[in-house]
Amino acid sequence: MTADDNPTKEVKLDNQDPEKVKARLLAKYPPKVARKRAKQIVINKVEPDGNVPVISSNVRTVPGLMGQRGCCYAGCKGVVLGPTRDIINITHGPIGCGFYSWLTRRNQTDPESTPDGHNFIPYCFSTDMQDEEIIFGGEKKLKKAIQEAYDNFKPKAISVFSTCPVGLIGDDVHAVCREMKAKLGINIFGFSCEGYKGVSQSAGHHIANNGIFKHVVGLDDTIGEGKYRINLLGEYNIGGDAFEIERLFDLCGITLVSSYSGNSSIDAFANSHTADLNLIMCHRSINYVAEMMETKFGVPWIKVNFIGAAATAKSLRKIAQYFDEQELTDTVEQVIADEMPSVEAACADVYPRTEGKRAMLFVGGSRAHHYQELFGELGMKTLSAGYEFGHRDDYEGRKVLPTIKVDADSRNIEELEIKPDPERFSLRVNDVKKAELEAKGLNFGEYEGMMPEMPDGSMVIDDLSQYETDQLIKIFKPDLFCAGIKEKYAVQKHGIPLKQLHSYDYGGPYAGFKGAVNFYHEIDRMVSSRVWKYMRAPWQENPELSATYAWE
Ligand code: CFM
Repeated sequence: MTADDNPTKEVKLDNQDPEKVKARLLAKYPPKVARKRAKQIVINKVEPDGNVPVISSNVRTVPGLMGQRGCCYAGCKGVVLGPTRDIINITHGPIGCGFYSWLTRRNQTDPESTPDGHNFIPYCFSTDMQDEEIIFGGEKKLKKAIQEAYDNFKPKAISVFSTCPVGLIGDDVHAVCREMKAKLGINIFGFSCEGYKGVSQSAGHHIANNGIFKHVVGLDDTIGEGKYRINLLGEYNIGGDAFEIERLFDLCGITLVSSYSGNSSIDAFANSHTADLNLIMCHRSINYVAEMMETKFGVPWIKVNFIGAAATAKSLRKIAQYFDEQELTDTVEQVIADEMPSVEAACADVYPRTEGKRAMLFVGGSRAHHYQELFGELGMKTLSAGYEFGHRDDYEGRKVLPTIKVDADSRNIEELEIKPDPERFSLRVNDVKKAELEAKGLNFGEYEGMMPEMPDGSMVIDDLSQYETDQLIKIFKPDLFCAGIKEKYAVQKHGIPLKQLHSYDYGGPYAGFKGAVNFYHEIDRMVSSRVWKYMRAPWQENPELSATYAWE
């Protein structure tokens, strides 16, 4: 093969200068679109005080731009409630919504850990709405579906998720749920999470948080065993991540009261307000529950990250710092000391092949940040990263919360008014203790966001479009692109390997220490393999097939 017919030859780069790249990304857009996208494509610069540039986010995608986002229903049903094993989640709507939100995210669960062994995750429940319901209303069919689910499975709880047509025709799912709850005597609750609500799945997270807090949290006040009782929020057990984190908690003697919502059960949610600390892994999807639990019950929260070996060790140490008991500190240190040698050995093995390789990460609302830790451990550089639906606080840190403009789309999503519970509120750490811990570096209720941790000059892009994806790849030729299934094959056709950071392709776990080792091996395999470089698209073999697609 000569250099000329090598399809992966470097495109003659005029420049990889981020300002020029940004201009090139915007050049093809009509002026109004370019103005809007210009605010969502930011060149990072961290000021000495930790301030970063403002990035426009959580705004509507421009119609016509092919984006990565999902819908509100996906965020509520698929993301937050979907991984709970013993609630029957009924999708009220046409069958496609239920089918395409059914386990595609590879969230795992362990039914043996609840006594009744209930596990409804392998089932897809839907009212399968037809024309008749669209015209005459779907409430009757929904009632029948709830009854049928109850008769067949005798679950502890049933929840109902509204899809777009439900809102359009005005079915009152909440009234149906109340009626069926009274009739059947189990917990039944609904979500008005129609796909069109909000600008992305992020709206669905908020709606799910509200619903679970209103209908489930606080129903069981039993204080269980364990000295160090915590909840893990925003960990969804994709590819078994939560199993690995639970393994570490067990080794450390830390009791997990409830996880939200990987490997979770409804009883654990009901009891979760009795924990003494909330750990937030994915800030975007679950910060609302943490905030509400703090206000109502006095449980503080801290941000953690179990993606990356160093981040895992740091997070375990934060828990020990909070409980401030020598015994726990010693155990945590022992666990870290026991686990790290094999992690370090695995890293040293792959490092010569991964060092200096360049990655791009465009994922969801938290992983584009968290996974930079793992790439850092591999000596890889993150050239560019962005969220699909993160808010400014996920990029710039929670300190910008007071300056975020509430637009009409966000105003649509209910903000619950939460007050301290007159009987059950109990401050887990008083102000004096809190100040003492903060002085030692344990920050409560704080998330610093992705941008302060990224180098100056890296491109941070919100709600990346497919056109911009193609351009970035042509300009930078990264060694690895991380995104999801919708992007995977288009990226691979450029000759660049794509790692799905939503479902993990067929891999995982990637959290914790064992997860880090898995990830090192996977990334080594992907950046060392030359297979995608041999890809030749049909129009490269036969230019006459290229039609109007402007490759260069
Ligand atoms: Fe949180 Fe998630 Fe994510 Fe997310 Fe998601 Fe997800 Fe994601 Mo896909 S809750 S924001 S809405 S970490 S499903 S498990 S991978 S986009 S980065």
